[in-house]
Amino acid sequence: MTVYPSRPLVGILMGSDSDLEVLEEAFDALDSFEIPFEVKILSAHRSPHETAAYASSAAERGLRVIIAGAGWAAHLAGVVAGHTTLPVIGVPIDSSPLQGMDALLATVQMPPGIPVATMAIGKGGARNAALFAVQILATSNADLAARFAAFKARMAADVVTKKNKRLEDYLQQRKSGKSS
Ligand code: RP5
Repeated sequence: MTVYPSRPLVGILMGSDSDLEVLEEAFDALDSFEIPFEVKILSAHRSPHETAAYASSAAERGLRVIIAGAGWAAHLAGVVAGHTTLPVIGVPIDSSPLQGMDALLATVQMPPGIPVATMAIGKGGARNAALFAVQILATSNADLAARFAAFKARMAADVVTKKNKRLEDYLQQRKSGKSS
């Protein structure tokens, strides 16, 4: 069992406190793998200097991955990626009248040379961002890689056994309802 350092390995950024409910999905997923992380509100538009300073110092402070979630014209992940060599994972947030399509395009359409690994819009994307961060960390940590493999095996077993059992029960009930 690897003992993780207490210093954060993942930085989770959000454009506003109104994004918190979405990013909490990422907190939960990182917690489940015992990955230490830090969380900050930073805005590419409202606090550009602080955002640049955070991203520029992230690698030397020991962070290995940055997750950035934002809504509307969501430039947070892209701006952070411009200021660091760390991998940046973007989460488009559905906080605007365009329901996150604006944030998705602003996050994913990065110019060649500055990639952002863009996840799905909203809570599912936030959870996947954390899982993707775990996968990145697992490339240099055999214990974490084994725990990620076990997590995937549990998901597969859930589909093969529990979900199909529930489906069979439902079909059986449906059939007996029709015959009565
Ligand atoms: C974005 O604007 C934030 O990421 C948030 O999704 C959105 C709205 O922010 P607030 O007006 O709620 O602070 O920058």
